Amino acid sequence: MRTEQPKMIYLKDYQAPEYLIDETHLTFELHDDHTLVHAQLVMRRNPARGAGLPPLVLDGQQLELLSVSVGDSELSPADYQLDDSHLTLHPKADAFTVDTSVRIHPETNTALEGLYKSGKMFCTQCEAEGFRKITYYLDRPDVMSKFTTTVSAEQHSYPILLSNGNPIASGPSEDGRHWATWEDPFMKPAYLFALVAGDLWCVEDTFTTMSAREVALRIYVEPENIDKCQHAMTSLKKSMRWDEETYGREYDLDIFMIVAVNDFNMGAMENKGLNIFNSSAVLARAETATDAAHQRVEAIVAHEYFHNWSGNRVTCRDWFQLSLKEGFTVFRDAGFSSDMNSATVKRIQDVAYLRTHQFAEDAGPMAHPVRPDSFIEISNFYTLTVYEKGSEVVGMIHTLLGAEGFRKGSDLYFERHDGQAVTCDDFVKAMEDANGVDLTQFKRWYSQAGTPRLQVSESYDAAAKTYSLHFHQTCPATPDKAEKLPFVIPVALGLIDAHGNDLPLRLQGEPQPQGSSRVLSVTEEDQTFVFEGIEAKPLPSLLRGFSAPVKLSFDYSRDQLMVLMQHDSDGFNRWDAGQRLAVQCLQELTAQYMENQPMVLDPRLITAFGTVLANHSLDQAMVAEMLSLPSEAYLAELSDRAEVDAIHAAREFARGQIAEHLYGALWQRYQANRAISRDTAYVPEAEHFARRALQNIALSYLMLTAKPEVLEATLEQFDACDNMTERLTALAVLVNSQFDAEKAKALASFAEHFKDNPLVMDQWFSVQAGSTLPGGLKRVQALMEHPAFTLKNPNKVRALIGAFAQQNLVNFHAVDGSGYRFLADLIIQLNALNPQIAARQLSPLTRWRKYDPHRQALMRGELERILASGELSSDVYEVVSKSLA
Ligand code: B3K
Ligand code: ZN
Repeated sequence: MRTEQPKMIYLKDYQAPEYLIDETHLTFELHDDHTLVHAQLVMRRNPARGAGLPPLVLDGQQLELLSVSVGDSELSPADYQLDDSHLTLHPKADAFTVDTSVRIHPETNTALEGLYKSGKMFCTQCEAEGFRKITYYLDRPDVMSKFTTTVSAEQHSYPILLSNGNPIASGPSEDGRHWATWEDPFMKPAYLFALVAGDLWCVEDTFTTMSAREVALRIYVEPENIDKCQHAMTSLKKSMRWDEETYGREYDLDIFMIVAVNDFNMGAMENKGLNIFNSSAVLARAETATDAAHQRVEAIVAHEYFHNWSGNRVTCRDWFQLSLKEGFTVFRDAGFSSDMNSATVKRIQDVAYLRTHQFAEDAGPMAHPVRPDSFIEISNFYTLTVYEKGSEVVGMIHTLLGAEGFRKGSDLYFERHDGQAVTCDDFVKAMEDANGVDLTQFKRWYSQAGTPRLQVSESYDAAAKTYSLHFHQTCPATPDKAEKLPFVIPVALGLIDAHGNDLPLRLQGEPQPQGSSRVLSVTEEDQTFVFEGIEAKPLPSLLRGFSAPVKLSFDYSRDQLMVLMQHDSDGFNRWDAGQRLAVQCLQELTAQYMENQPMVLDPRLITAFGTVLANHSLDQAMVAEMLSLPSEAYLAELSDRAEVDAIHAAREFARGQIAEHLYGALWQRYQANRAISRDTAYVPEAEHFARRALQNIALSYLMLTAKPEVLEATLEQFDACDNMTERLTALAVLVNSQFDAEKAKALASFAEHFKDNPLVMDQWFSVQAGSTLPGGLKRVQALMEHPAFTLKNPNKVRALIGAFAQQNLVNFHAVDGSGYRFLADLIIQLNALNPQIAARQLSPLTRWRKYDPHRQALMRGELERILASGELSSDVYEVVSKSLA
């Protein structure tokens, strides 16, 4: 908790560290009511900072200093300065050692940062600035050190003692305690430090690297979860192979460990050789985890593993460069997931997520560039912009350079910077140097916030047989900057003829066509491209594969969108054409609702969906995606003023119409797929995910008709399936239905069956929190009293509070302000318990400018109440104050 007004930190103020820490020797004595940490730092003056011996300012927070020595002499309080975040020493020589002893209290650490307890085990989370809550240190990523760590604890409760690197010694000590020493041969910043102690079991395997070294793989979990590790282990081995094949990256230590913990602020953490994971990102088996959860485990295991190169071997110079490792690693894990599953479906899901949530962030008060210029609390910058937009930026470099050129660039980057702490500019420089290109203008993607708009218009000259596309780009003002310079926007496109075929593309001045799908670089505010030899006016397929994170507009007619939906050779754009058509129809319904007119759905949407449903040669996962209407959150993002009630009414009306008109086809595809599911053992693979995805979306439409045969099918699926994907869908369908008795019975039996599995109970909370039926807040409040709920567990907060405030728009935005009041009360409580989680849960309130004046006033009032509620963490303070600015 802060004692003074939090300060803004600026990228432009970056300076290299005054001192370096060559070696770090740590000893932890873990006890039930305190922990003692002894640190010996082998230090020297940083030669890059020149002569002189300025004060050594070590970071440290919430530490009780017991002793400090420099060399052999213990210092007295007169020799140093101590405040609540620093210990300042006055070195007398260029090279010296510092020894400190501190007492800390992991057993009462509810912020889950630094060393803390999750249930019965000890674990750590140091990124970004958690290490300073463990010991006095230069807690910044450009200070890299060789770590040796000894952990001692009571043997019976903590038989397993882990840290980074390789185990080098261990043994018993007096009073039933024991100890183990780990040595990490790789230099690393403190944020990659990890320690775990607990009563853990492990699943073991091995991986033989491309240079034939054998690596031991271990996944540590609490004993009751030992049967849920296989999927993560398989995912890990696939990731290790993929990174060798795709990026030429081999694992470096002899052991790679993953530990699952229940209390964790995010998905997982890439600590060197000892990844610590939220149990939700490791544990998966058919009976307890959905297909989506299986895919998430695969992706997060890969993401953290890939960080070993993009993050650990080459790390960030400072936290403004966070996207250097995060954007690149998300890009890498997306490539992996595309290769393991359907690439088009993966792209669709990523883009839907980006357009709904990152675009909203970019349009809100917390908007910031991929490489921010300033922050108050770095924990607030683990954002969709840094991660997802950062990945899109890397993806655009990939598009511009091609796969081979990109690989040359990444090889040079890893070779040039191995063992260093570097910047986003260094990454781009490696891409430039390896390919002999100039990306100067492209780098605006790193420094300018906001989602660019790209307006495209066409003209066809029948006499000259030329077709012109005109591009006009703008970027809205964001809190940091009003005026933006033009971006480099790679636009992948094709031109489609009357038969639905791609035309050969020859730009003015080119002797030959260059393929039938190509990438144009839009670099000016206004730019025209002229295609020659075009016999008849074509239909453009623009921004194929979503080749740039922009809002593209083109005046498509609904009939043209129907053509693209059926004929575009680009799978992503087929889906996107369907989404554009649906958006047009839903916006029309929303307007009718607002004007108190009867809603009439354009029959073309039903025809288009019917065609998709009848297409048996299309990947079933694609069919499922194409049948999904844009979410309420996306529709809200697209509108200047989010009319949540009208959007909800319009979307529900359209869903009902689709269900009614396409009942037969939906029922047929549901039954065919359910029959296969009934007879097939669960397999976590793409084809099976696809079958269940279509089966389940069909069921959710069918239930809107409330026919007895659908109820019967839902109950059959709920009772007789062998996996969580089918069971949870059946439960969700019942929860959102009017069949109150069946709903109550299913909820009770589900809870009874899974009461001892916290991850499954999270899903049970989420399904109910997301129900848009009236009375949402009361249901959520009642669920907070359930014995399985606790505000201290971030997964529970996300499952119940997050699902309600972020996904249940009609209930959260209740016009009496009750949802806002409820959330603000919780933020005030969470601020004291876990500032990072509190700040994250705030985001729905930060978007207050999107709503009508009445709701705006209510939301702003709650933000003001939070601001006045007492001592705020820097996390919450930053988000609230920027939202009100
Ligand atoms: N690098 C971590 C995130 C740490 C967040 C700290 N507040 C997980 C990841 O992106 O892999
Ligand atoms: Zn990451």
